[in-house]
Amino acid sequence: MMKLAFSVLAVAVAGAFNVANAQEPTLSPAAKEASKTIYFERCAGCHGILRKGATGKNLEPVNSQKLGQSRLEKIISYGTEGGMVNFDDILTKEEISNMATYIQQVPDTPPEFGMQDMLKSWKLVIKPEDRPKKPMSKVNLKNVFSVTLRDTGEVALIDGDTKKIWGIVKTGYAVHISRVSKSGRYVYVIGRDGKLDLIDMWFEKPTVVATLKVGIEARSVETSKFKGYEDKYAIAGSYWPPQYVITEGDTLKPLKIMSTRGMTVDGEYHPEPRVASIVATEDKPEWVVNIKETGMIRLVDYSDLKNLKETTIESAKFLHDGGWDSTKRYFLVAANASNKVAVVDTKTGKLAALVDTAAKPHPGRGANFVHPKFGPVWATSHLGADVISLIGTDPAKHPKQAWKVVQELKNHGGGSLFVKTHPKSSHLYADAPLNPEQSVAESVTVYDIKNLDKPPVIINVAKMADLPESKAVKRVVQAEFNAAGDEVWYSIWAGKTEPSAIVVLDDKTLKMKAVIKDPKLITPTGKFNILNTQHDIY
Ligand code: DHE
Repeated sequence: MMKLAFSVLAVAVAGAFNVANAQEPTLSPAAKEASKTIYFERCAGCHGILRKGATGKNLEPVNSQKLGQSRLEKIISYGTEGGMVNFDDILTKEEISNMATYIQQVPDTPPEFGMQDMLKSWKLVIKPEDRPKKPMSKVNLKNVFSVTLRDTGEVALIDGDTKKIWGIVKTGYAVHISRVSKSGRYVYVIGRDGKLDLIDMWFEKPTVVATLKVGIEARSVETSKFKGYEDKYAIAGSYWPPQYVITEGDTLKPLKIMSTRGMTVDGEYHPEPRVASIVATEDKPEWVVNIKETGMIRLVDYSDLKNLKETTIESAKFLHDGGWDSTKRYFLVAANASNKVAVVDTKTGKLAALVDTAAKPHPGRGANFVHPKFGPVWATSHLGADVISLIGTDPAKHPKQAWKVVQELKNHGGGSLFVKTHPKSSHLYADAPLNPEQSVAESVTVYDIKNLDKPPVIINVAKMADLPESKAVKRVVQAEFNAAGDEVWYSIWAGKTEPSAIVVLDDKTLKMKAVIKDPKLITPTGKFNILNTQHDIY
């Protein structure tokens, strides 16, 4: 009896810890270490550290071993129609083969990262009292662009007026987003490796004044924007460990960590519910924190950190990126595995709607404009479909259209990540950087939002940059307007060892206005104009 109980327990424990099975293929220790790094840098974002899947498929051995070595090598090399990109242009054949083996092995579980670890990592480089009392440079700070240099672990601050690099600062690996403090003085940048840096733009050159490691993997950061709390707090969300941390706004000193582990909307426990997008409400001391794997949206009230109040809103899986409607009352967030957009009413603190859309919505922050027939709409692009969905956002004056897809515009391909417009523009821009077709990934579609019956214009933006031929696809990614709303900036994201560029389009004529090229501009991806980011203009 004892023996039976013991063996049942042993099986249960082995199952729980996912112990290696006999079919698990092996790698040399060096190849395993190298594959682990590649997995973290290139794969974990979509498939999860524990490989339970989200934007990408579940890659636990039970599934990956079914696919087997040669099928996995093909998928990693050439990508899939479902949105998985090809890696044959950035990984060697040997690396691809090792990766195919590595993902058939039991995933490694990284360590936790709590307050003691965070405090150890925290560096207050320049104290608030030792910083300038007013801006020291002549640069027009409102029109600076904070640009991720993905593969160098840096951010370039580019003067939008002169199109010259004002300064480059060292950051964490592959900064994901930049967000701006309510005052417009500080830029918060979060690296994939969980390193959060605070850049002060009041120095002669942009200067990192504080850094903090918030975890091992992260994607989101935001600041407190409610009256009386301007620049007071920052919040950073981690992928691993699944948690968020609230810090002092001007020093990054960690104050409070909250775990996001728990039950999904289906009532099942998830060990790795990662923090996706975070946005600050301006009408309340509150952040909207979107938890990817649980499909739960948390409204975090930061007015009393010791007695922190969280409202948990059930929505759908897997929550990813999103943005405000034009009134900034409703936050719309992609639930990409459910082909839905969740709408949160931040005034009532409730879910306003779950909107059905085409496959895998991926809006970035989306785009707001007034549709000639349907009134105010918010647009999203799609990873899994070649359409842009327009969702009605005005329940008061256009109740029939509210929280419904009122129109689908044809994009030049699927694999789209970002749409963008500006209150002063009459154009809507959509990219398709993850499309497997080179010419599609290099192009953007531009719609006339005053006349959506007019055929859109498709522009090969990569060609405009006139870069030398290269092995890697020159993916054209993420439109960002300048402060005046009359220029659109696109990154030409080429290989790590190849020249990249930023192309600036004139929004009226759609002609090229400038190309920013610099040997230091390596793999630019996200660009964040200070004024537009500070005030959530999109
Ligand atoms: Fe992103 C936004 C996560 C891949 C460029 N990306 C976001 C947000 C999340 C996220 C959660 C929303 C942050 C917010 O608003 O608070 N991104 C992920 C991933 O998990 C994913 C799929 C895989 C990964 O490994 O990271 C992923 N993202 C990419 C890229 O490959 C991109 C194109 C290039 C890069 O630098 O890695 C990329 N993501 C961006 C950009 C934004 C973003 C530029 C911000 C858009 C905006 O306008 O705000």
